[in-house]
Parts: sequence; C-alpha cells; structure tokens
Amino acid sequence: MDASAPQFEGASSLSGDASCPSGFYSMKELRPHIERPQEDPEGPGADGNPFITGIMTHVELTEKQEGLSRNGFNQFASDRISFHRSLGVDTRPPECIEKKFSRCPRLPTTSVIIVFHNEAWSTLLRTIFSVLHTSPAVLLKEIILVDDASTQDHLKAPLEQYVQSLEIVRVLRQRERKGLIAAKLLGAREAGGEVLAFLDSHCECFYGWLEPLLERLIQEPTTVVSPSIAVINKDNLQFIKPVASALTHTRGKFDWILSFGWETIPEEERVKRKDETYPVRTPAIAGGLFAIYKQFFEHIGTYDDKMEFWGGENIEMSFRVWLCGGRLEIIPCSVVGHIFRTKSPHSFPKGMDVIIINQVRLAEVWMDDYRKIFYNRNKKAAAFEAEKSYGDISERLKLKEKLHCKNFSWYLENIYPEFFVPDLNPVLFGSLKSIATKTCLDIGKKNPGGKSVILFICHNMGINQYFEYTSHQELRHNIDKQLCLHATIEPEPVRVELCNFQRGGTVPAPQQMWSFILVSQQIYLLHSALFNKCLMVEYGNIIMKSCDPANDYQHWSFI
Ligand code: LR7
Ligand code: MN
Repeated sequence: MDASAPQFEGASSLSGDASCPSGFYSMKELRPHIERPQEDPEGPGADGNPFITGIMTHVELTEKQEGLSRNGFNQFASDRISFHRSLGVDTRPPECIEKKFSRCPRLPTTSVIIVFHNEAWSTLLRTIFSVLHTSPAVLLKEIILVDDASTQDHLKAPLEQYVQSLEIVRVLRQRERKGLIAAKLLGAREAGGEVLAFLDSHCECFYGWLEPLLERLIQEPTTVVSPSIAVINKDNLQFIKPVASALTHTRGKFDWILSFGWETIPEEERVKRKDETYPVRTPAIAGGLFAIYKQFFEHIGTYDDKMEFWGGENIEMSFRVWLCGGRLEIIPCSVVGHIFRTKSPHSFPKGMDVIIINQVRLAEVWMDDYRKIFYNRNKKAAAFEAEKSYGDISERLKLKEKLHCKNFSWYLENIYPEFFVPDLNPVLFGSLKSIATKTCLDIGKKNPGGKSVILFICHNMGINQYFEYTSHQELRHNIDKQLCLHATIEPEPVRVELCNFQRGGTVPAPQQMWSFILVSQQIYLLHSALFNKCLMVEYGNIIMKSCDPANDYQHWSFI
C-alpha cells in the first residue's frame, strides 16, 4: 500500500510533514538531563548475563522463595541487578545493526504504555529505564504506567515520587481491579503520542527497538507491529539474545481452544525473505508488546471493553485487525525481552472462568460457524454460550458491520492457510470413557513427543480429553496439532501420533483407522496385522488385546 494513501479516515495526517530535517535519528539523543542509575559493567546480570547465585543464607533462601511465589520469577535475582544494565554486544543480523533511520519523513512520536498489577519494583523500574535508554528523545513522548489496582505498597506513593524526576513518566490509576484490557484502554485514552507502544511490566528493550517499528508504521499505517520477543529467563534473568546465524523466524498462532502460541514460518515464506529488515507477517500477536498508530487503534475498535482481567484480547485483536483491513507483523530488527513465567501469580477476583468468557465473546463476534470447533473442545465455553452468559456483544457486532469486516473463512484461507480446520460436525466427539474404569482417555498435561495417552478422571471439560471420531474413521485429538490414536502391538501401550491423513497422506495410516461398534461399545482396528484386536484397559494401561465382547475393559463410549 502507498503510505500517502492510508486506508482509514483521518489517516492522511499520519504520513509525516513536508518539511523535516535531513540526516538520521541517533541513539545519542537520549534525554541527558534525566537522572539514571549508573550501569556497572561488572555488576550482577551486566551485559544481559545470568545472575549467579552463590551459597545462600537461610534468610536469603526465604527471600528468594517468597519472591518466586509472589511473582512467578526470581525477584531475588532481579533485585540485585541494576535498573540499568547493558544487554551486551549487538547480536542482531548485520542489516539490522547497519540500518539507519532517516529523519525525513520523520518518525511518529510514541507513548509507551506499561500496565501492571503488583509488579516487583526492580522489574518495573528496569522496564522503564530500558525504554529511556533505548529510545531517541524526540520519538519518546512519554511513558504511561497504568496501575491495575495493585495492593503492594511500593507501587503507591513511592512509585509516583520516584518517577517524578523522570519527567516524561507518569502513573495512572485504575482504582478497582478490572484487568489489563481496561488498563490498556485507560493508558491509550490518555496518551498524547501519535503511536501507542504497549509493553508488559517486566520487559527490557534491546538497543534500537523502537525505530524499526515506527518506520514500518509510516510505510503501512494500518499495521500492528510487534517486536521480536526475546526471553528473559525467569530463574536467572539472563537476556537471551537473538543470534543472527541461528535465526529462526517465529510467528504467532492460535489453536482451537483459542490459546496463543508460536510456530516457525512456512518454508515458502522463509525463502522469499530478502533480509532481516523485512517484516514477518503473522496470523496472531502475543498481545503484550506491540505498536500501533493511536488513530488506527481507535479506528479499528481498540479492545472489547467488556473483556475482563486477562486473556483473549490478543486473539480478538489479531482476528479483528486482519478481518477489518489491517495487518499484523513481527519486525525482526526490533527486539524486546520479556520474562516468561509458567503460571500467573495474580489472583483472579472472579475466578479463571473470565478467560473463557473473554474467549466466548471473541468467538461469537469473529468466528462465524467455526466457533463450533472451539465449543466442541471447550465444554465450559459451550455452556457459557448456551446460557448466553457472556455479556452483551452488540457493540462489537456493530463495529464489525461498520468496518465491513470479512468472514472468518477469509482469514482461514488467506491469512492462515496452513492451519488445519477440523470437521465442524464430526461423526462422534467428546470424551472417550472407559466403561469399566469410569476414566477418560487423556493426552496428559505434558505430552512428551506427542506420544502418551493416559486414563484420567473424566472432567467433562474437553481440552486434553477431547477426541473425535472422524469421517475417515480416525480417533483424533486435535486442538493444536492433529494427533491420532495409533495402535501398537501388545504390550506396547497405544499412543497418539501425528495423523497420517494430515501429513499429506490421502488415507489414514492403517494403525489409525478404527471401527467403533456402538452396539457392543468396542473399538477395534481395521488393520489386518492387528485383526480382531480391540482397545482395552489393562492394569491402567491402554493396549490392543484380542476382542472379547463380554470384557468390560474393552467397552468405551463418547460422553
Ligand atoms: O489483572 C491483571 N492486570 C494487569 O495489569 C493481570 C495482568 N496485568 C498486567 C501484568 O502486570 C503484565 O504487565 O498485564 C500484563 C500481562 O500479564 P502477565 O505478564 O501476567 O501475563 P502474560 O505475559 O502471559 O501476558 C500475555 O497474555 C496476556 C493475555 O491477556 C496479554 O495479552 C499480555 O499482554 C501478554 N504478554 C505478552 O504478550 C508478552 C510477550 C510474551 C508472550 C506470549
Ligand atoms: Mn508478561
């Protein structure tokens, strides 16, 4: 698209001024008068290195443990690393390092918005200082901290007092806990910059992160750009830098229970890349770290303000932006680190079901008939949908109409054609219950190599216990990958393998083709080598045994 002809109303003002200075933006233009902690090149964690823990006293061990359970990352280590640490040598690809950003047309001014709830002092301050240290002053209009009703004392008056000297940093308060979506909306409303750049409250920006995002926005004002997200190790705070020689191109994706994930870009996209300054088109964004023109954010419908606390808004935004005329991209030259934790340390005042309700809202608004694939796999979501207890979505439907957004099938065909679309109406589906043991087939929480299947108490939620009997006679568990129940020769336990029918095969693998006899409740294999063998539970294992219609342990039903 031509940058001089942006696609939404009011966007023509975004193409930059006619008069602008010559030359390039320079990192030396950071605000010199802002007091900053001095970087200690020998200090713990310097150059992005891991924090090394020596022998710890009992008191230190207690502090470390408490920090871990409060934050889900090693606050003990974070507290001992300077607020201002260097991240060491620039390991990005040479074309990223050499790239210069012209002042004409000028890049837009940016409001960085950081939302937080009970964030540790050291991680929050390191996020702020890393923005101040890596963003040219002319581009950084302000940093807005939005407090989602934190209860920890350090985030009250002491935070305001501390950031006063930083001039361009201010704190907005959400008095009542509403979650990150409302907090981001508050920050966005108050922002004075042309661009909004959102960050989580435990990030560190790598040298030169901002300019490539802004440059892309002036080229394509209807894009939402994400940096490439580096991992800050939650246990030792090591900043794991991208290594140019081992660059894998990762993009964002989702699965059929609407969880966000990552995947390598398809080979045909990889070979088309000329160099690393080119953006990576992505079906979905992680949601925490992205930049967007404020005007475009408003044009495209900000967020669904009835989504609460956490979750779903990133997938909602991903679908909406693509369907309603925008684009989502990852800019590899822009690198921002984030502390990934395994579990949220925050309480959810209304319980974890809010996440599912957020997902139902997005499915109802954007997924058309395909939402059924989600509901089949998440029973709680299906129940919320059936009871219509997901709130009013009429405003979002109006928005969809106003923006003339496309159908979800367009998204699947054009934006994410690699994504497998399961049957909307499989022959049988639900949980596969063993009649004798009253337990259900489950792929296990961790499914090493995608192989194990276990029996687990039937929870009737779908998710890990979701299986469907397809029109090709497979028994598939297909939320993310397409996994098929795969017969083995006794005593080897039955497992799941990638479905043959999906990997380019035109028929299921013989070990993946089952006959389900509803009358006798038996499941047997059509494969001749396992002729007359039935799926059976023996001592808690699932194996193939000679069929015996009278044996309860060979009886199964979909519930
Ligand atoms: O109730 C809350 N209120 C908040 O203000 C819960 C959280 N928060 C804040 C929190 O302090 C943090 O700054 O919101 C931010 C995100 O919460 P995290 O860090 O506890 O969770 P997360 O890193 O898993 O969040 C990811 O998924 C969220 C789903 O709603 C949002 O989209 C986050 O922005 C997103 N974070 C990222 O995309 C960072 C990159 C990593 C990935 C994937
Ligand atoms: Mn986070």
